[in-house]
Amino acid sequence: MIRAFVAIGMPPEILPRLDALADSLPMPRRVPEENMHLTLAFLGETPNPVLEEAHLAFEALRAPAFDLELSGVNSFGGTKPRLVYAGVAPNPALMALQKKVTNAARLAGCTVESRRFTPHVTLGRFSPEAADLGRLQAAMVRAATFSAGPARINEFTLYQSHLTADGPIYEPLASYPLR
Ligand code: 3AM
Repeated sequence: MIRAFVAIGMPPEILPRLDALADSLPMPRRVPEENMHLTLAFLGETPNPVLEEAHLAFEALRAPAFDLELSGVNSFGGTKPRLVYAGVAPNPALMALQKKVTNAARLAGCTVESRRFTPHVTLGRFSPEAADLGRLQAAMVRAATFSAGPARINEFTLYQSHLTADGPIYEPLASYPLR
């Protein structure tokens, strides 16, 4: 079994901006720069032969390269935020790619949740009880005008997620060109 997900790695011209943004937000579990990505599909614990099928399907997938623009800062969890993220400017090409990746993964036998896709780049996580919510919300208001890019996205990547006591390590297994 391999714990896997499909994502877009952050382009090098955008990463320092995301890193600075995360620095400005008081979050107990901040995502390190090398882990920042935009998830297209979380595959979870996947049997190796199924992941091999998915890999072949991703290799066969055809989708165009596109420009990615990040915009704003938001959180999941409503009044009890548990995850803070950089938002993504409206992007039909990205939405279409996510559908193609999800369909390909499902056809290969992967279990992909069917919740609505909200494109985002996670900056940090926390439990509301432990966090100083007021400070975080004030920092989010200051960061609301954040934008980065546009940056060209030429590929998407299959990652293995290694869960460790020091946090997850994401290992790229294969990348697939967009053209
Ligand atoms: O892009 P983000 O950081 O939101 O939260 C995990 C991370 O997404 C998500 O998969 C990405 C790489 O680990 N993830 C982890 N467990 C998950 C689950 N059970 C999950 N997404 C959906 N269901």
